[in-house]
This record gives sequence, C-alpha cells and structure tokens, in this order.
Amino acid sequence: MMDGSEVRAPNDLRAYWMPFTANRQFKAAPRMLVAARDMHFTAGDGRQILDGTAGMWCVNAGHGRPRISEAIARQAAELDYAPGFQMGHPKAFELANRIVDIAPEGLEHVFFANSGSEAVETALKIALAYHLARGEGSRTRLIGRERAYHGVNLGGTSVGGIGPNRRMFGTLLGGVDHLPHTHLPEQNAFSRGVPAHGLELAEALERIVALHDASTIAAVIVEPVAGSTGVLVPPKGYLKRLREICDRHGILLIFDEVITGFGRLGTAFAADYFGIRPDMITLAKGLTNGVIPMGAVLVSSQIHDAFMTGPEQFIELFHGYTNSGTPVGAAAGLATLETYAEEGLLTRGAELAAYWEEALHSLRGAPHVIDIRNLGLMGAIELEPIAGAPTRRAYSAFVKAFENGLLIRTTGDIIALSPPLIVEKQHIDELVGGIGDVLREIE
Ligand code: PXG
Repeated sequence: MMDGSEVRAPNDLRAYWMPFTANRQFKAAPRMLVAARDMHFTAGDGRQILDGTAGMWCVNAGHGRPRISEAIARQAAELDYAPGFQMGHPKAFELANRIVDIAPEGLEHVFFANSGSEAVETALKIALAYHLARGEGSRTRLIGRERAYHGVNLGGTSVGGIGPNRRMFGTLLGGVDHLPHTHLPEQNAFSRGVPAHGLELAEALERIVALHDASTIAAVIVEPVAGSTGVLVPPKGYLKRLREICDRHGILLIFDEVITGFGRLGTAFAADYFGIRPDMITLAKGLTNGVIPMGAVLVSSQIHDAFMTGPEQFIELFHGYTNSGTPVGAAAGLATLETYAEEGLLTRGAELAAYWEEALHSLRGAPHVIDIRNLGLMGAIELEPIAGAPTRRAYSAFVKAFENGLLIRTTGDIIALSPPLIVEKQHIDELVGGIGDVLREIE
C-alpha cells in the first residue's frame, strides 16, 4: 500500500539540496508534511496543520481536490505526453481558451511554460522580440522594481529587486533598471487595503525614461501587489499612473500575477481589481491549483499579431519548453478552472475581504507588530526585528506557529498570509487568533 508511510520517516536527508532553505538547520529538526485535504496539511507526526498560505500562494481551491487529481490520473493514462513543437493536443488549446475567457479584455493569447519563473522569462523575451518585429529593435531595456520577486531565472532575477536573491549571481542582465519600491511605513503603516500615500513614486518611471530615452526601453514588469517581499499593496492610483506613463512612451506593461492571478484579490486577476489592462500577464501557481507545475503568459492581440506577419512556414517565436502546454498540466488546469467556476472561488475573496481585513487588523497592538497590510485575501504582519538579528523573530514565529498547528510564511521579519480561497470565517479566526498566541509566546 502506498499510504505515505515510506516518506514519514526518511532515513537520510542529505541528498536532497532543498530550495530557499537553511538546509543544515532544517535537517537537524525537519518539518515534514505527508498529506493534505482542503484547509489542512497532515504533518509527519500526524498533527493537522491549518494552511494559512495556500501552500506557497498556489493551492487556491484547497488541497486534495478529487476533480483535479482524477483529471490528472485520467490524462496520464490516456495521453501521457505529446510533443508541443509543430504538434498539438486538444486540451492545450482548450485551456488557452478557458484562460482567455476569464482574462481582461484584449488579452487573447496564451503561451505555456512550467513555472512562474519561466512565465516571466517568456514575457520578457516576447517583449524584446515584439519591439524588434515592429522595427523598434533598440528597445531592449527592461525595468523592474526594488523588492520585486519575478522568480529565479536570470531574467527574472535581473528585474527582481530582493537583494539576497541577486547578490550571489554576478552582474545579471545588462540594461535593466529598477523603480523604487512603494513601502512607506512612516506614512502608510496599518493602512487597510490600498494605502493613501505614494502615488508620486510612479513618477520615477518618467525619470528612468529621461535617463535612458524611451526608444531604449522595452517593458516595465511589476507585481500588482508585491507578494514575496511581504505583501506591499500599491498606493492609490499608482498602477494607473504606471500604465499612463508606459502608454505615453510606447513601453509595454507586464503584470506578474503569479500570486495575484486566479482570485487572490476577489477578482480573476489583479488587473480586474485595479481596472488596468496590462499588455501581458504572467501566471502560474493557481493555474493548476499548485498541483502540476505550469506557467503561462497572457498576451495582448496587438503583441501576438505583430509576430504573425512573415511567411507562414516560418516559426514566429523561437521559444518554448519540452512541457509547454503538456497534457497532464492542461488537464489539471482545466479541472482547476472548472472547480473555481463551480464554487465561485475567483470572486469569493471579495466576500471575505472585509472579514479578513478586520481580523488581521485586530492584531494591531499585539507584541512586536509594527505594520499590518491587506488586500483581497492577502495579508502581512510586519514585526519589529530583534536588534542585531534581523529575521530571527519572524523565523521563531514560523517555527512556533508550526508547533501550534498553523502554516504561515515569513520573509525577513514579515509574516505573509494567503489562505486557500475556500477558507471559512472560523479558519480566519483560528489563524489570526493563533498568530496572536504565537506573538505572545515568542521573544
Ligand atoms: N513571479 C511572482 C510574482 C512570484 O510570486 C514567481 C514569479 C516564480 O514562480 P515559480 O513557479 O518559478 O516559483 C513567483 C513565485 C513566498 C514564495 O513564500 C513566493 C513564490 C514562490 C515561492 C515562495 O513568498 N513566488
């Protein structure tokens, strides 16, 4: 029987070099997960753990959804693999159509990848190739933002803005510049939803244009709400302003919605929430409920059509992956989108957002709390760092929370939260109450 017992007590942890993990610390005191259902994981010692983070911002429909796992099993049995270059299979086309159905108007084409990181690389490459195809090949600069996370490949790392993610890896891509981040704790601490101050930070894009000239700039990429760095909600009017400046200068605007896509803000995409149409949207995570690795780029017709001009026997874009649009991923994506639609999960966040906000902000005044931020079903609780030991306090909170049966994410000294969209009010109470207890227990 495959009951998971064979992974409950791994006898040697050395071979697996774990990602974004303090490997030696972890292996000295491992935290194992062995099963999951709906809002809960089962830990290696049998305890139930409330998932406050939808895995890593991805399990939007909750864990162990039979419709998704059965679709995957059926697909693997029927057509396990199909080449994706110069060949097709029906479900990849169908999934692209279903994504376009829920996408903001004008975003009508989908390029598949296998992760958010690959979606980002794909979008950046499409931006460069698009300008070249239109005879503006001098537009090669890419603009990211401080504190941004766009995955871990070299392009995404280059436009990314989290220092530790960059500094081990040399000079990265040339021709990249960064907008300032939008975190203004003096003015905006404890804002509920969109903060009032900071619109003027978008003007930094005009300064970058003045410095490099618009004719050298291909695209700006931003997370509509920065997730990984600890939930930085954009100031009121900020994204609209970025859109206006991009339009004025012929610069493409890419929204990286790997986290905000598929209902996190109570709308299908953050582009809908903010009422802004970017030229491309990168997706992953919630696309398959996190179950099968899959990423995608939603592309405007304007961009797509610019490639469809040469002789028909020519490959229009020299880009793609062995598993772009792979059958099992497509089946998982279709089953996931059906689940979201049937259960109203893409808009459920809108119904719960006020309750979520109220619950999170009830922690104002709890020990160590210096800021609380929220939007849709995203939230962050920022802690005062221990003097001389940044990150230690939040890490203690993470370990203590896990001991107490809660999964939270921490980044720096920030607790980041993003429950599955099936979350009920009682889970929110349990999560927030539990974090309050943790904050009182740690140093
Ligand atoms: N863009 C954004 C906005 C992301 O948040 C990626 C790209 C990369 O996706 P892949 O699938 O290549 O990992 C991400 C991923 C966290 C956390 O806890 C965040 C991510 C991944 C893992 C952990 O903050 N974001």
